[in-house]
Amino acid sequence: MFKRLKNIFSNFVDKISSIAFSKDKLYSELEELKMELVSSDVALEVAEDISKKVSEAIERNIVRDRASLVAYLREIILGYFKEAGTIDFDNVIRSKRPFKIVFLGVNGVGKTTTIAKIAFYLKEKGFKPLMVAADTFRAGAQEQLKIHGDRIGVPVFTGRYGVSPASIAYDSILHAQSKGYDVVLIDTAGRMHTDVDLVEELKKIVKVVKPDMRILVVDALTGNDALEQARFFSEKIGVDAVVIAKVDAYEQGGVPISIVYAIRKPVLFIGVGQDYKDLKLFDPIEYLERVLPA
Ligand SMILES: Nc1nc2c(ncn2[C@@H]2O[C@H](COP(=O)(O)OP(=O)(O)OP(=O)(O)O)[C@@H](O)[C@H]2O)c(=O)[nH]1
Ligand SMILES: [Mg+2]
Repeated sequence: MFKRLKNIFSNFVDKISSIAFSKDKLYSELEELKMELVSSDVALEVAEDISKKVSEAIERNIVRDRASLVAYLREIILGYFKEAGTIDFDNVIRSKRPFKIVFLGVNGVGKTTTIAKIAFYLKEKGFKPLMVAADTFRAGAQEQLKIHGDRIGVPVFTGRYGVSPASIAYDSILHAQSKGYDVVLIDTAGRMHTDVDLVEELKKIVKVVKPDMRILVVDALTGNDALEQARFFSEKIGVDAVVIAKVDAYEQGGVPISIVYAIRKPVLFIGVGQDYKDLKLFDPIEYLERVLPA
């Protein structure tokens, strides 16, 4: 997980230390750092921001040794996460009943799996979740959610194929209210994010459901595409939190920083495998421990 990013920061810190924080050679080292970061899924504007801040700190002698450089890098990156805010998920869920969550994301990123994982997480905590298959677009989508539901023992609300996803979503809320569910997790169809119909459909769902949270799911392995998707959904629909799936196989490391910087919203969970238990609350401190040298 995130190994490559750690190597990049470690190499940079080693090099700057080995040139004894010399200001003459700083420029070329920072240029190289920027290029390396960008090749590891750190958005260019973020790489430039980090490089500029480090450069200023060294120029002004605020950063003069290895330990202060690492601490300063930590402060910069933590700043991005702080600006995006945090969500105390369990407590937020308790604030309303039923708490309605709509999941967004392009096809294949891991939306349906993530919903099942979150339903499992909630069930373990004693909540009563309902999963909703508002994907009437892809054949098999509803069955797929039902299989998950059977395995984890969480009910799934479905509608007939061909019925509008917005009406299924609306009916599911009435159902959840009458049956006393705590949380409603609504799965939506994933298509190319450039698909105009999909965007219109999502807007309709959001309009009728009035979700308490809109969660975007992205696939870490898609790197810069994940960032583009975050920008897109944030602009067109609105995003309150992000789940990054497939982090277990992800070495580049830059996706969490880039997304948080671009849309100023927190990463709520990361997916770390294909099992229902393979979901972890995202902790920026733990992330920093993984990507920065000691
Ligand atoms: N290794 C790994 N695989 C994952 C993770 N999350 C999802 N997957 C896998 O990714 C594949 C696609 O997952 P789905 O949940 O069907 O994706 P989706 O976004 O719902 O796809 P569509 O409904 O077709 O849009 C499946 O094979 C999942 O097992 C994860 O965190 N780690
Ligand atoms: Mg799906």
